[in-house]
Amino acid sequence: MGKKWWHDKVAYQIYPKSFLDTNGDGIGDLRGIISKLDYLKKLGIDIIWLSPIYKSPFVDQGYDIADYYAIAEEFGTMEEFDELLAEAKKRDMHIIMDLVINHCSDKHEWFQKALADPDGAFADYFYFRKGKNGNPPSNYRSYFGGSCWEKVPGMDKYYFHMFAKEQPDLNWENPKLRQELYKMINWWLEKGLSGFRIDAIINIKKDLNFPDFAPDGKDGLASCWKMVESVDGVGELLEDLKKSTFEKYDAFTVGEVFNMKPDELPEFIGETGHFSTIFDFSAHTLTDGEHGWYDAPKLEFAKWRAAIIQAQLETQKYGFKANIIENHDEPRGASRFLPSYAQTPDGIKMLGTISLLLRGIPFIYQGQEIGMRNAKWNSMEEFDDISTKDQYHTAREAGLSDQEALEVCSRMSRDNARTPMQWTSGENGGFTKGTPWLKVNPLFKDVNVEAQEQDTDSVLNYYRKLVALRKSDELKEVFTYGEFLPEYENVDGVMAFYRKDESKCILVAANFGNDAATIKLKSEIEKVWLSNRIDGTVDCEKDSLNLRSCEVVVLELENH
Ligand code: TEU
Ligand code: CA
Repeated sequence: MGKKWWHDKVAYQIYPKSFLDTNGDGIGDLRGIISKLDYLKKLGIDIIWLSPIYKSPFVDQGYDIADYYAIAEEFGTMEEFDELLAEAKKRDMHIIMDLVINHCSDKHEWFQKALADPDGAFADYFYFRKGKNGNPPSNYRSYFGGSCWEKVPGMDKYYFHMFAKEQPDLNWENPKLRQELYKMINWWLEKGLSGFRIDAIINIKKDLNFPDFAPDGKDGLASCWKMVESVDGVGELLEDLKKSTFEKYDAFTVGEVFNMKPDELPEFIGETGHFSTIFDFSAHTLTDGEHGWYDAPKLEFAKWRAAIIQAQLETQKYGFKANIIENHDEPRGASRFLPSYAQTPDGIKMLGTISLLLRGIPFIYQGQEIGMRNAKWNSMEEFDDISTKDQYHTAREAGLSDQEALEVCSRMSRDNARTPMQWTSGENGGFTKGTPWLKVNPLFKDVNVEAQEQDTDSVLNYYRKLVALRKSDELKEVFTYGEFLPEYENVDGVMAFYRKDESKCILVAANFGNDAATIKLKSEIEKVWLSNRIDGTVDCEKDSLNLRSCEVVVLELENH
């Protein structure tokens, strides 16, 4: 496998709106990000992914872009963005941006022009279709609820949107549209951007017949995902995109791709794949409900372990996945993947160790490094997220009580990840001197950066050690390119694997169970690299390693 500049990097996702506000308007900004670059450097971060910072009406928090060439006023100016790029470069860090090109905002001038003349040239940048017997052209449900088709006032024409109606889908079959997008992407890369996280990209290929599917919900509609799953040819579009843009700049690209079939992996992330990498969502999709959040199955440890192991084994044959615990669309990992007895600093360190030492490119989501958890939500009014509101509605329609639906949203809401970053124990967790746009998680008094800086044993200081270990001269090679080999899969509650190459054999072992567990080591311990015990020791007698509940160890073993 040829080496690439990004193979051994550690990435961090910033959700700008919630990171740090410096002018008191309650909204995080570019100045805030610039002022925390040293904090990120100290954590060992090489690549920073910024969720969208483009001009937007923020119907879907910036994932509805009104101008791809402008910075949202709420966040700052293009000069500040250039400063951020330069300051990151000084620190040998890379910036990647979110690339949202399946759709744009209905306020984008292309769409405004299309609406003004639904038979004109700009209409062909989107999907405008005639209705079918007074109904929308097909029976698809959008990801945020309701039909995928929105009627153009005063005509028997509809436009297509897979997300909110304010996010019309772009017509990728139109070469002119593609050229416009490529021009824009290259413009950013010319500026010095190192790459992109590419939003919802698997949705760009449509079945132009828009066939109906069997309804799958109380609303009588069928998920538009069915069309995405059944249509072929996205690969050609993705190749054209790559060849016209990323490839020329050796850019790092991470695709947001769901439900990848294993036999498609080489096409997507092989040496000449469409993307550098794609996210591994295999643990996250385990709790996808059939009809939404309300019927989400409970997470089972054994299934979680099996899903990650399977993804690792499949992926290493072809390339790398980007490993995450959480992101801005998911509840906090500490609340989701850890049983309640493990939602402690030790449990959080254990989960982080597994995620960061898997084979792949680790992404840390803001606040994960201090162990931020889901917030307690007292009423639906406290939420902002468009998807959460839809899911509440769906749950109520399915017969859940108001209280039950609120609980569902509290557990699964995207806003759990979007509450402001907790910097201090002071007012608003140090996020803003004004009124935060979304409430601060009341846990901030206990969980914040300032307090954790003082405590050598904090989650933050542990994360620093963990990232440093992954990138250390001694272990960088094995953690980057070493094989992943699962072990002790038959031991209840234990998640363990080797990272192995010719010269090193590292065992990472964690006990997620509530009881102690014992495993038999296959060879002698050469060195204890890391443990989440305060004194950094391990409890090992001969070849029997005892793991307390929530203990994790990273051991170098004699090669076997
Ligand atoms: O998400 C795409 C996506 O399909 C899901 O993550 C979806 O948004 C979620 O399950 C709904 O609850 C991307 C972005 O990450 C997300 O923030 C945007 O809302 C979405 O695209 C539209 O741009
Ligand atoms: Ca601000």
